[in-house]
Amino acid sequence: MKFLHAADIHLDSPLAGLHARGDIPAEIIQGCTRRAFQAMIDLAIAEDVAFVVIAGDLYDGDWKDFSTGLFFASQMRRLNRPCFLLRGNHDAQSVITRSLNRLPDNVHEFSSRTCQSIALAELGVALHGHSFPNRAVPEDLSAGYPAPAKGLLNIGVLHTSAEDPGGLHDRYAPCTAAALALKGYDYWALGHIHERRVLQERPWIVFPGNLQGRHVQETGAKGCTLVTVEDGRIVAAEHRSVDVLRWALLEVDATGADLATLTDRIGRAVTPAIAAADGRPLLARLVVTGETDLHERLRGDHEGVAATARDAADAAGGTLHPETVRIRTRAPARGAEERLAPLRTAFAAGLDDPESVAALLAHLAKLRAGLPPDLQATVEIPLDEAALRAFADDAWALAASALEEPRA
Ligand SMILES: [Mn+2]
Repeated sequence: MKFLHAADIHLDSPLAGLHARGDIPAEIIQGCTRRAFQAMIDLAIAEDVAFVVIAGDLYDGDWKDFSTGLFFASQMRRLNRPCFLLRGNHDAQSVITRSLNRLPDNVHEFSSRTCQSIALAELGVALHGHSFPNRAVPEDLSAGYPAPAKGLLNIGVLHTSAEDPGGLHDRYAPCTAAALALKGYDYWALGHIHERRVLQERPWIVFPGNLQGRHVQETGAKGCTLVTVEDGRIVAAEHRSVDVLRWALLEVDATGADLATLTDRIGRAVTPAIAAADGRPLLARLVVTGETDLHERLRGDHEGVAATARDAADAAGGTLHPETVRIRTRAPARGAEERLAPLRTAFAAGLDDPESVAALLAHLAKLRAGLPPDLQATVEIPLDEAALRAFADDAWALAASALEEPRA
C-alpha cells in the first residue's frame, strides 16, 4: 500500500513581482501552482496510492474568486480516492471566507476545534489531525493528539514550524521532534516548512517541502513524498518532484578572472543547475563576487552576464531566465579604492561586532514581521549574518561608486 504526503501547495499563489516581467514568458509562470498540483494527482493515480494527505496551506490565502475551489474539486474528482485535508496558517478556518457548499465525497477535512482521528479499518490505518482555526497558532497542537490506535498504522498530520527558529518560516504551533516521536505514531505528515526535511526515520517525521517553488528563496526540486507501507510498516518515504519550473541561486566567483575565464565559470555554475532541472525552465539569480579587474565593466553590464548564463543554459540543452543579476565584485585595491580603504575597514568592522549584528538582525526581523504576508516573501530583508554581509556588500558597492565618481 502506498500513500502520498504533500503540503504547502499554495494554490494560485500570485508569484509576486514576476508577472510584471516582460522578459519571462508568461506561459512558464502562469498557473504553475495548478500545473504542479495536476502533476501530483497524475502521480497519485500512476502510483495507485490508497489516499493522499495534505498537511496544510493547500490555499495561499482567501480565494480571489471561486475558480480556485472549483479547480481543487475537479482535481479531487479526478483523484477518485480519499484525500485528507488539514488547514494551515495560510488557509486557516477563519482566513478562507469563500467555500463551495459541498466538496467531493472523497475529501475529508480535519476539524479545527479539536484533534480528529479517522480510522480506515480496511487499510489498517488511523489518521490524526488538528486544523488551524486561525492564522496564528502559538501553542503546541501535537500535545492534544491522542495515543496511537492499537493494531493500526498511525499517521499524525500537523502544520507546524517544529523546531525551526523562525526567519523565512514564521513560528506556528511549534513542537519538538522528540515529543512527536514519543507519541508512538508511525509517520508524522508535517507541513509549513517549504523545503524537504526528514527530521527522523522510525518513526518518520517528514516535511515534504512545498509543491512548487515560488521565488528565489525556494530553490531546488519541489514536490511531495511517496510513502510505501508493507505488512503494516513503513518501508520507504521518497521525494517525488512535481514542480513545473525550478529556482536556483547561482554564485560565480570572478576573482582573478578575465572575460573568457568568467564565461567558463558562469558555464560551470549553470550546467549542473540545468541538468538538475531535468527539462524544466530554470529561473535563476546570478550573483558575481570576488576581486577582479572586470569590476567596472561588470557593474555596467548586468545584461551581458545574463546573456552569458542564458547561452550556457542553451549549450547545456535547457532554458534559463535570469531573475536578477547581482554584481558584488570589487576592483583590485588601488587608486580610489585605496583612498577609500579606511572607510571600507570602518564599514566592515561594524559586521565583526556580534552585538551590533544581533541587534541589527533583531531590528530587521521586526521590520519584516510588520510587512503584509505576500511582501514578506519577496522583499528581501536579511535575516541571518550571511545575508546581512551580502546586503552590506551591495550597500558598500553603491556607496563606493558614489564616492569614486570623478569630480568636475
Ligand atoms: Mn504554513
